[in-house]
Amino acid sequence: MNKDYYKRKDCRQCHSQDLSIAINLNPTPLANDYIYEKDLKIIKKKYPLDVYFCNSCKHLQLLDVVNPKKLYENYVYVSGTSSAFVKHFEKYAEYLNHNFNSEGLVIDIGSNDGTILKAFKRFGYEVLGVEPAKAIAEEAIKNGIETIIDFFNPVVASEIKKKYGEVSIITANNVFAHIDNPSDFLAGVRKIISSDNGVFCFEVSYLKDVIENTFFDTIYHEHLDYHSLLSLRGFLKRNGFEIIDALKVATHGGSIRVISQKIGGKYKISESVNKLIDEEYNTGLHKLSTFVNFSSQIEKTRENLIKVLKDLKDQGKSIIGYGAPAKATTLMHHFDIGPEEIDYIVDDSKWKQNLYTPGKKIKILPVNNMYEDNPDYVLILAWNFADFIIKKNKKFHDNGGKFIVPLPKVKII
Ligand code: JHZ
Repeated sequence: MNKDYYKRKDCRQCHSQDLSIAINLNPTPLANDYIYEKDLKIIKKKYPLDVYFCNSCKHLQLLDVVNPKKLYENYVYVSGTSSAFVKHFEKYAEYLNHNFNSEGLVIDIGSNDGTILKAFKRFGYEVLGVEPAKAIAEEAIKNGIETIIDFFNPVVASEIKKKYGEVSIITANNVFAHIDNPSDFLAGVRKIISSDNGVFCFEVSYLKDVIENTFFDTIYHEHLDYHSLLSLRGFLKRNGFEIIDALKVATHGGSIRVISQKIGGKYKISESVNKLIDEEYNTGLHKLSTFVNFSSQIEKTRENLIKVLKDLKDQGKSIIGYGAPAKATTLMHHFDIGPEEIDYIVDDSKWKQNLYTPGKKIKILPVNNMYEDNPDYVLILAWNFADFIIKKNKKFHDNGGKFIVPLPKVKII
């Protein structure tokens, strides 16, 4: 893609043009495009954030596609910042090691700072990352994780095959929903995966959890797809893969781990795949009307949260944010929450500190600022880590500070 943005006309999974608009969100700047102080005057472009339903294969997706170079080359999201997430990846590596292969090469696509590969290395695997975010990939290399700095595609796959041969475990976590041409991506995986015992395993945010918990803010331009197994199974099949197992996992407010192999591979297909698909039909993930109802749910949440914030402001209370996740960009733009409500945001990531949030331009500071200032309320924007953050900051709470958790339901603690 040469332009910085284009609108596609067909479904990303089945190429049908029978698409209906399902959810309308306010346009936003790019969710991870944090601003340096010196650039605060630059007006960042906003992109449409509408979600479409494919009436043919039932896949939910964005059609407004931002050039991945623009999205990822200066990326500041680092997996290893959240220790809860590091633990998750350690358990995940243990799961694959125990259930599938116990030797050979593991490749992680979208390897970020190499968090999951470090865990595989401890089990004795050779590891290789593929990651386009240059600075983060370089840090992984410095920490001993061999990494190809590039986007994964069939050409990169051929080079990998030439140098390393076939691969037994390929993982791609929180990355499969980020690709505009997932068939091309799978063609690359097909090239390198071992036909004997290879597994391709990925985690993506699970549409069923998004719908049931009103986690609408996980919708932003990086996430082109919102996956259900009912559309994913057919898509993988058309691209030569079969799902062996699918597991619900708790990360990012609810994700799904999908384990697949080349069609006809050696592993048996677990009963859980059909069971989860039945549950998805019960939730109505195959019907456009489900997403129209979801939009009214988002509006109810908006009214509740805005009322809480407005009442606190009217009483003269101070409010800061905790965590500057990408999803906060959607939440703050769709609900119109900005510097009038939030004085500043604290975040443990050194990659984000002293930058400003995209669009709303709220300053991000280290967490010690919260302890120095003792604000009355802290809005947990990284709500997926709410329990962890509240436990970790017990001292703040013991001193009378209160937390507001915005989703799934507005809650004051
Ligand atoms: P977190 C990312 O989304 C980006 P984000 C990406 N596009 C993706 O697909 C999803 O993940 C799945 C901070 N924090 O992980 C760190 C603390 O400061 O929910 C992060 O800035 N202290 C790849 O950005 C933010 O909160 C803490 O103790 O929505 C969390 O971001 C903890 C636990 C977190 O992902």
